[in-house]
Amino acid sequence: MIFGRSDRGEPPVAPVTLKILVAGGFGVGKTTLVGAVSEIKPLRTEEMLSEAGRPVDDLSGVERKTTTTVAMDFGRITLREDLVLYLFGTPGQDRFWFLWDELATGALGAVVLADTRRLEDCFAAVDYFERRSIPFIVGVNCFEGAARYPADAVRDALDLDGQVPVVLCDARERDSVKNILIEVVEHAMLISATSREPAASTLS
Ligand SMILES: Nc1nc2c(ncn2[C@@H]2O[C@H](COP(=O)(O)OP(=O)(O)O)[C@@H](O)[C@H]2O)c(=O)[nH]1
Ligand SMILES: [Mg+2]
Repeated sequence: MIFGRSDRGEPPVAPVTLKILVAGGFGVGKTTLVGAVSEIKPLRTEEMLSEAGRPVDDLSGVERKTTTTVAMDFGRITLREDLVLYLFGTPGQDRFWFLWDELATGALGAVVLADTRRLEDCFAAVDYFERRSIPFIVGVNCFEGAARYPADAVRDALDLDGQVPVVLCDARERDSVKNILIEVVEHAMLISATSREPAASTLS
């Protein structure tokens, strides 16, 4: 006798898998964020900052950083038994921008990490997602020593649409990162639900 899945009652339900991008400036905490929540050993391609890379990678403000992510960070987190997120950290340096379009394909949404001491470093990521209509939220990574600003002040400074969530976080803390990820999934679902509404109403 062959034991098929019908012998066990309900067939196993494959979880929904969603792709989330993690973007932001160099040294803002993308690799840290992915590493804080990933259930698989994060695939990292850190490279020692070389003399050759130094004039290219702007290190002002991140002087203690000695490695840089060359290609990308990759991780996975099961938010619920039926919902798995795959996280892709986008490369922070301008010279790897050509990878972004590949990474963005099929993404549900994105987290743009920001450091209030260097807010301008995330302008490029914000522009990128706005231009492609990819839903995103801004995670303000609260480094010690950085002044705390209310979420609305950050939203104004970044000139964000009023509906873009701005959430304070600590990229090193699993629960804080999980909270950010839940926020981006909910925001992206809300956006896709609202953008479907006009189409649905034309059917009635
Ligand atoms: N104090 C503090 N340090 C952080 C935080 N997030 C990242 N770091 C540190 O900042 C540096 C840059 O972070 P990393 O994740 O490599 O930045 P990436 O270039 O965006 O991937 C690392 O030395 C981290 O340990 C944070 O929330 N607080
Ligand atoms: Mg990195």
